[in-house]
Amino acid sequence: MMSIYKNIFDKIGKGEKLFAVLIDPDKFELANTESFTKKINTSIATHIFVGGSIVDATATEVLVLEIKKYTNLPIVLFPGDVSQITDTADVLLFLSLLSGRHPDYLIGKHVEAVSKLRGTNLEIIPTGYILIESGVPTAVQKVTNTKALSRDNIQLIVDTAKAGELLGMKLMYLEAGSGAKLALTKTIIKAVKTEVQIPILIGGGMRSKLQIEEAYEAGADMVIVGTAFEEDESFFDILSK
Ligand code: 1GP
Repeated sequence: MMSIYKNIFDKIGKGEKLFAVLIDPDKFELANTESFTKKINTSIATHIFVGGSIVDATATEVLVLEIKKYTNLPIVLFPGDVSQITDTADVLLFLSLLSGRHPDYLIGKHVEAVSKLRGTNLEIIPTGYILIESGVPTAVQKVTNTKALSRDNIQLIVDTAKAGELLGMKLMYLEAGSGAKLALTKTIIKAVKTEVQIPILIGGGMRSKLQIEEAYEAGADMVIVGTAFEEDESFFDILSK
């Protein structure tokens, strides 16, 4: 089977744009899985991300198993903590919080995760994760006790992404934060895209098709949206295939 990373890389090479729907197990009603997943299937989504900042230990696994009943799309773990790792998904984004200086989120949690990952079938993708300030403090900041990078210091954002690439990270996720008031600007996305060769993922605060299209135009390879679907599932209608 072709690896999901290779598939992402190949698609991007052909100029395709990717889209992920993020489901936070903590905010999602399990009984809604069938209808929600069917809407994902008819949308432009290429991936389903599952994760959140604060999630009950077994909730992720239960949700992933339920989603799998209704879709063939790859399910990607986007974990806020080690407890959210489950073999039932397809991919694990092995995230390093590069914007912060908290050792747990740079290496500590990763060491902790290894005992869960021995013998796993999960495809593990080392991913740089950069939180960029977006108007209000986000859940990630609170949980990790780190600061976001200033959205005005574009050189620092670019250098941070480049450092992650040089360390061997395979994806770079630029994050405004779940439910952010301000999505990332085209200037930020373009600046990072110009400097790094690895695929860049953009998420946080996107609520319109125009914002998604602008992110793609600026260089986003994948856009991730969660809150807009939580607030109003009719957003799927605008994003149909
Ligand atoms: C959050 O980037 C994701 O980690 C998606 O953000 O929920 O604001 O769409 P939203």
